[in-house]
Amino acid sequence: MDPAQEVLGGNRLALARLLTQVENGSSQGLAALQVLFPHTGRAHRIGVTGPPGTGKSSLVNQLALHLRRSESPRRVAILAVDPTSPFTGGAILGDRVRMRDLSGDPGVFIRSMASRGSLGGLAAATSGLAAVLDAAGFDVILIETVGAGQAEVDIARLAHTVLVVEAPGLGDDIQAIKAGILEIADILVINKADQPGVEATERALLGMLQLAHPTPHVFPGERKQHHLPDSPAMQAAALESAQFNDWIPPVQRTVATEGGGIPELAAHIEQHAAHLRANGGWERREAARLQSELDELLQQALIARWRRETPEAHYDTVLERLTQRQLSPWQAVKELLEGDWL
Ligand SMILES: Nc1nc2c(ncn2[C@@H]2O[C@H](COP(=O)(O)OP(=O)(O)OP(=O)(O)O)[C@@H](O)[C@H]2O)c(=O)[nH]1
Ligand SMILES: [Mg+2]
Repeated sequence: MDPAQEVLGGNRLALARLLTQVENGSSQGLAALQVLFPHTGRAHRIGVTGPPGTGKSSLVNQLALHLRRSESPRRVAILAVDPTSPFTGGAILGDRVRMRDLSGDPGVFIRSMASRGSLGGLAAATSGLAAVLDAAGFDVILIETVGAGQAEVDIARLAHTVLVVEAPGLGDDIQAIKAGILEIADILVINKADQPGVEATERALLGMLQLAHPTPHVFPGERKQHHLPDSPAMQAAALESAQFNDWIPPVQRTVATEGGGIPELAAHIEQHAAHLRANGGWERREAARLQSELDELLQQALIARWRRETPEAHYDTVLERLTQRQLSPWQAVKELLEGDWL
């Protein structure tokens, strides 16, 4: 049977196999992606990123458990992207926790990706895997990445909702939080809230938020302002008002090892999805993601085509003239693209 059809039919073995093919950029994988693409666009993609060891894997595990145990259990896929250090203690520990709590549940699928793939770039490879999981019918895709570099920012752009996970001791120092990573946060999580220094971390994060969102409604320390109220009626009202305001990232404390703060975090995630859906943000994020995927693929395809058509010797000659300062880099590009060597 066709691998794509098997995946659509819910065959887990076929899904695992196809994910490997897509990760490797094989032609079978790409062929299946064409078939699956029309079936994508339903899943809520949630990016979870932050510095090493802050508890991202533990948190993802707890969120998955929470979503499975809710009144209407959602099918959850977990995609752990760890290109730099597949052997960190944290990753292994986190994975062990997952194995114990989530294994055997057919509504959960866990996959880690340790290679860069050959679809061209980590973000492209991750996006391919997420598309397969989306088509396979998972309602929620949790994508974990470690670090605070460009790769994490790119991967976060694949998500509808981005959680940035900090921990006490890391976040007190404003320098430790890369501005770029804070900019992409839809929800800020202070995990390990059982550890000392949580107040300082929270103050630092709220201070940074205040700088980023200078509205009269949010003051550092006034956390209640952006917590979901207890009564359903007030929640509805808060949701209503959020639709007319910009989203201000809530700051949520969690203790992932014990499940503390997880229901509240899940509520923030729901609220963010509702906010996006209400104000057209969902479609905008989808469109922006597809455009950046298109641009990236186009760039790679153009370079690949150009390399096929350009004799290597010509490239070497131009490079040599560049290093000898006979050509500037701009002239070299012009020469390579418009030269009369064809
Ligand atoms: N005290 C405490 N420890 C925690 C908490 N959450 C996670 N940990 C521990 O912190 C360590 C790292 O947890 P992970 O979930 O693997 O962290 P991670 O961010 O996924 O790590 P990397 O993927 O390596 O960046 C493990 O020993 C966890 O048991 C927490 O809320 N409180
Ligand atoms: Mg991890």
